[in-house]
Amino acid sequence: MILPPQHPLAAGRTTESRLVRAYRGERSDTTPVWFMRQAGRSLPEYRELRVGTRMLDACLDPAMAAEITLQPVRRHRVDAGIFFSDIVVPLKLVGVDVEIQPGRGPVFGRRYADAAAIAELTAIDPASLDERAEPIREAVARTVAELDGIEPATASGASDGSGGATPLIGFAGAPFTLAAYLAEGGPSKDHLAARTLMHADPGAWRALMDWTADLSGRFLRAQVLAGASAAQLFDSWAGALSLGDYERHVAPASARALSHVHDLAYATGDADASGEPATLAVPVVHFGVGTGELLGAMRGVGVDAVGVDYRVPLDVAAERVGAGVPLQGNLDPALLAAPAPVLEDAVRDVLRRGTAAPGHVFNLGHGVPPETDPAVLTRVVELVHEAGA
Ligand code: 1CP
Repeated sequence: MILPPQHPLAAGRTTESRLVRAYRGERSDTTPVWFMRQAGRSLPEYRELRVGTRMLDACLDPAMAAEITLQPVRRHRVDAGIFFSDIVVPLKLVGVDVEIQPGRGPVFGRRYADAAAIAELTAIDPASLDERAEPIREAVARTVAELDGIEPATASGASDGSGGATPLIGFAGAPFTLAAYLAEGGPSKDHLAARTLMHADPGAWRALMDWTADLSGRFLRAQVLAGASAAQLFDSWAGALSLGDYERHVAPASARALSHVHDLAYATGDADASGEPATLAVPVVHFGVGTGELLGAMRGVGVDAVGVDYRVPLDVAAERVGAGVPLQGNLDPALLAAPAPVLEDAVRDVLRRGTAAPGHVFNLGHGVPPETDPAVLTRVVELVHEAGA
């Protein structure tokens, strides 16, 4: 399906942005940069806005979600916004009993760790998300309308005068990471309940994974159709798995989730071999923590770019994912609190190693720690734009 003409990719507003070009494996005037968890507690303007509003209520308030998404773009002049939401939002929307507890994370009213509980959950039709996703569509549309007026920044933080817009990245949780919460009923360290279930009852596991894949896939599709120019699938906890278990019990469901967005395409302006207008699919990125052993397999589920955590240097990751794959990452978030010269050396090292990939999007190896000084993030953006040219 060709994206609607007003979509930023279809209208050519983000097609040549540094971010989208890097995900296509192209280099621009400089290296694009954004940060996982760039919206949120590191920003005083976020903490102020969130007073008295619960996390999931904030996610489902279109004006608030749009404003929170835009805050770090205005402040840091990053090359992309990441939609302010959470991986459990689609579950909440279809009626699953889930809350996000401050300082803890998603907590469910029960655990989904056996066939009976999973049968109850999967009796909910994932397609019911489509009609309930209006707050998501509205928040994305509001965000994109504002981002349309924010041109990419030069190294000094000034607008570059290109007339282009800042792209929005939509995201969803991968089936395994969602199942890790559902099976446990909340956050866990080793995701033991999910890892047991996939072996103890492969049929129930498969049903749970297919269901979460369809729900997450529809959540992602809604964001792209409403205006997101790229999509990131977060399989944050996949690093808990062996390669064999990942390939057998998880990768097919991640591919299924992404099948919900693979047909969404924009015209490049060129003609293909048969003279028809050439099209490209919306770029998809795949990220997980501690996934050094899985990088090749994660690329294999059908993604354009792979996000790398801080444990594997980008030049090593480039070999593991195979030739021609753009990479995203991977400054250790711990370095944000280190003395400036140490941090700057680390940023330059990430940039140098990132040249091993055809395209590089600078990011952290995981989310921004809440106690991070926001001025340090702004400085990192400037340094990446300056040194990444
Ligand atoms: O009280 C608060 O402010 C809640 C903290 C918070 C925030 C700001 C949570 C609870 N979620 C979010 C937003 C969020 N969640 C974003 C926003 C966009 C941005 O990056 O700026 C994103 C992308 C997510 C996705 C998410 N939620 C992931 C995948 C990304 C990652 O960090 O690995 C995961 C694993 C979650 C679950 C979750 N939600 C919240 C927390 C604290 C957690 C992790 C809990 C755990 O440790 O298991």
